[in-house]
Amino acid sequence: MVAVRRVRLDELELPLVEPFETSFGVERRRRFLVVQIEAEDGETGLGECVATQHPLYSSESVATARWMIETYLLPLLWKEGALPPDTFRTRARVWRGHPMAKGAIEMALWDLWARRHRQSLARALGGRRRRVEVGVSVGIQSDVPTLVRRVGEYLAEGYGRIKVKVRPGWDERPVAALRKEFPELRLWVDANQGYPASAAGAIRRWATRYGVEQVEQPFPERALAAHARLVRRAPFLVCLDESITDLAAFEAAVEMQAVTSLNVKAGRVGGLGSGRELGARSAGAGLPAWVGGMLETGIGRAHNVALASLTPFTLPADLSASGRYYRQDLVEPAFELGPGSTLSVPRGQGLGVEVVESVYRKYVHRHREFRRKTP
Ligand code: OSB
Ligand code: MG
Repeated sequence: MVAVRRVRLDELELPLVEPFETSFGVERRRRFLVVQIEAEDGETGLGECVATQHPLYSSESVATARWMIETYLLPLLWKEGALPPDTFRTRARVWRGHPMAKGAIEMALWDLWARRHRQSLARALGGRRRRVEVGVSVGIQSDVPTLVRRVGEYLAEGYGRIKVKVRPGWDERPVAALRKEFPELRLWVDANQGYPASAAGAIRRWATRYGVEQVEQPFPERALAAHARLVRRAPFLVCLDESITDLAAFEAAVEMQAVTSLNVKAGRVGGLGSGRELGARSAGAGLPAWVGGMLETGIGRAHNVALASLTPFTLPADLSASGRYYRQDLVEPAFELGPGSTLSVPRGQGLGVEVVESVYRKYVHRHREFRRKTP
């Protein structure tokens, strides 16, 4: 086993090109952790932690992820070395929860693993696609005309499906306006748990009437029964995101028939290994799966694109071009939208993209470096 020599744990803050508003609030800047693991032989691996500054999407935050990594996960690396990612996943399971913290380390270990084997991360994971189909996730806007204009711009850029954020009071009106303006639009909505179960009837009516293809996470994380009631009467896909915290949660949702489409975010479920397994189980259960996003920079996006190159992920991913999120991405080459609403899967070793140190340094808020204590 190759020992781990050094770990960098940086906190960065990047301004978004435009504020991103959802049912749980507005993000103007993205605050997140980046982990870099350096093995004794000099090989390195990078992971971006998807935990947000405040615990709104899930109970994790930048601070809890940092604490989890420093208190439990780094000591494991000092003791066990640069573990194969799946072994790390098994070892880290003894501690409850904290999937985003675990995922950041697991993803860095995947990058390291792929680089050591001189192959791309996509290939190391078993991905076959050279391009992945993507769409764009559009936040809540100040008014309906602004939303229609923004969506028009994204369509003009070449995005083939649009997901709009909805919440009580911002749903039927914007969705109706989009359908009127763009009759052929492939339209998804995401409520980020914003509705009470009693809203099911209304959601079913407007989503059906305006040809919404998929409704994502309308009800709270634990409200599987409410999702199951919607599934029974919905002509559209009912997607779960926040509810699916691990494989057991997925099994329960399938058993209860509370899900007909699955948003897979590696960070939400503890890493790429679990994400890959969820994709496979979803395909096994006959449900379409797709890769979601958390407004990552190019580091996390490279992990997500590699995951999306696996064949079980059949619906377009929430992975857009670098420029949709940040004026300057942390990596080169930046991700650009290609023909047919796709991003190309990097083919270089590991992530297949390189961090631009000058840009990276500009956005580092807090830098910490840990070294293995040699006896
Ligand atoms: O619910 O899918 C979500 C971003 C942050 C937190 C939650 C979500 C999102 C997105 C953005 O929808 C997807 C992306 O990164 O493009
Ligand atoms: Mg979502």
